[in-house]
Amino acid sequence: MTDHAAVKAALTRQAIETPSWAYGNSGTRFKVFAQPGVPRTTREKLDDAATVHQLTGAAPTVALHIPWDKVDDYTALAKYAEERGLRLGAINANVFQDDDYKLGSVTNPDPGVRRKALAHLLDCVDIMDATGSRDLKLWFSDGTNYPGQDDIRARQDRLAEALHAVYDRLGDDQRMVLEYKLFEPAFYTTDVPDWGTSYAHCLKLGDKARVCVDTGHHAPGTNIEFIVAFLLRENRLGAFDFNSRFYADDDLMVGAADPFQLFRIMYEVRRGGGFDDGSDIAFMLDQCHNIEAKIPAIIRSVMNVQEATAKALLVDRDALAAAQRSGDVLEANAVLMDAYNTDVRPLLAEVREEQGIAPDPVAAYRASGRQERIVAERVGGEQAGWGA
Ligand code: LRH
Ligand code: MN
Ligand code: MN
Repeated sequence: MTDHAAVKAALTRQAIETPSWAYGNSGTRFKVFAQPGVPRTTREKLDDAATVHQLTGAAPTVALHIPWDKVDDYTALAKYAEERGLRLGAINANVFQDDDYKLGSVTNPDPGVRRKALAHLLDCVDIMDATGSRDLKLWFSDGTNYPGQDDIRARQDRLAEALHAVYDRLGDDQRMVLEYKLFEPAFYTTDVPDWGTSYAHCLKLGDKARVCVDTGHHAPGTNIEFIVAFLLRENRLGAFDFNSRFYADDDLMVGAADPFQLFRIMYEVRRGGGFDDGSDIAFMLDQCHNIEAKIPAIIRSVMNVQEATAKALLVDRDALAAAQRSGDVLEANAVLMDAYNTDVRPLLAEVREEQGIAPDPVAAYRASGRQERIVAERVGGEQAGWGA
């Protein structure tokens, strides 16, 4: 039997972090289609994030990317967020957009470049001190394009050295989450290509180092829910970067390409205690909205995560365990599918109404007139964008 009150309580508690960069313009290397009304500053990105949180009740924190969100005073920025009912979330380090990083950042063969990259990572921890952020998100574009280009093993040594230096700088309540990615921009070797590499480094570092699973960073057909189950069992799953992919790192809206996969992941999160009170897993979006309107797309993404979560919470675990124990393969699968095939939209509408928010956040955004207002107000100045 499913305890509906407990399901609702878990849904009410759920917090999904939105990325500052999703509010800005983005595109592919072929074209960025600029949209009117897009934020010109980090503060305007926070204004949009506040709208998403007001309408969903589920997006109280915003991840920053440094230097895309470079400001003079991060304490003041945190205060600005707080005044809008938000908190600043993970600080994403960026050691991939500088000419010096052509051959890598912390794994670069040149010690001078490595020092520069490490200095940036340490600066990010200073920013975390000012913003009150718990997590430093590390993703390295480092790797090689050609066999023989560099010593694969030496690059691991350099990576470990930098990670140790950053780890030692973390405060008691701070963590680092190490993201992996199969390929791109490096095409032959990537220095953190998979969860195993990230996990091995995290294990050596200590308890404050966790793996970040970006759902778009795997080879086609990878069983991501297995990775999630394994890492949760080892207490090493730190964070998710949610998005959808059809082909590679497409960064489409989470739950758009494969909602069933998202459900399977969320079921393992539930199985591993990730929705329990006090769980420390960070649920973050890492997406770009190239052709769709940004704010409603981010609202839709938050709702997609909520829907997958609701379905995962509805799985009748007693019935599932009984079927698994008795080796009833078909029944076990049916129990899981029953939950997946449930229309959870009325349940989520109820949860929202109990929180005093509109049952359909996208419709509420459309009716609010805010899109027209920001288009009228945000004229002049440079629009913020991915990478700017
Ligand atoms: C790399 C990545 C990483 C970056 C973000 C913009 O592909 O997923 O998390 O910080 O995209
Ligand atoms: Mn990511
Ligand atoms: Mn990515």
